[in-house]
Amino acid sequence: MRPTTRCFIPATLVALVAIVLLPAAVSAECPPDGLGVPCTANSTIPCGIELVGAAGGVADPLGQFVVVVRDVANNPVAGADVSLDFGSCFDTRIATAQPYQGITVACNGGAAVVHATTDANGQARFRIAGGGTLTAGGAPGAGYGCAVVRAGTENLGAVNVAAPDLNGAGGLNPVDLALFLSDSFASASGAYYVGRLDYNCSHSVNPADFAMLISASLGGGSSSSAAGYCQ
Ligand SMILES: [Ca+2]
Repeated sequence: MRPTTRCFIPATLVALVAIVLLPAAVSAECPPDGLGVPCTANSTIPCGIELVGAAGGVADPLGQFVVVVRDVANNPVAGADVSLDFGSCFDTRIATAQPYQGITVACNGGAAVVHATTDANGQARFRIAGGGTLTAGGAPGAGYGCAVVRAGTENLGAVNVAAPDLNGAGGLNPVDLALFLSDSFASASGAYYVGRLDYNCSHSVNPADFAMLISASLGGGSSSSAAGYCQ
């Protein structure tokens, strides 16, 4: 009798064969129906955004950012509804009246969603009017990346939400600078982080953010806070 032998195929070889036999790769982040449909893997969103005030009815240019929507073939998707869902951003608030062109807001009982539409280049431009709810430093806050960006129903990812106008009142002024200091001192233990102070989206709060806040204040583009908020 010949001894029974078994053939062991290394798992790595099995994996390689499986990969070779699979059909042409379809990104898990691109809808399979393809052309003209927003694809997360090929679209771009900012790391973080800043909610801004206005001056003379003009939204502060410091708050400007662009979302670019592309499809599976990397073509720009025109006419796509780009939205930012602020439902988890409980320490900031969105203005009910948005001064920047093409921006609309649905308050949804405080869980605001802001919309804009992509142009022929697949670009949706935003300056979102809003501010913080801070009255004293050290208050609980949303973490890193509290807002969700979507193109239609496609989730493009999360963005951090910072608010130079930390109390959402009186415009961006020395009161907000003082609030930043007391709020950031609360992070001395290293265990405290709030996205509202992280203007450069570095996932930390440090003097670089304070320098940006001073610059924004001196710039004067957010000298007025919104007249009303969604929450
Ligand atoms: Ca203020």
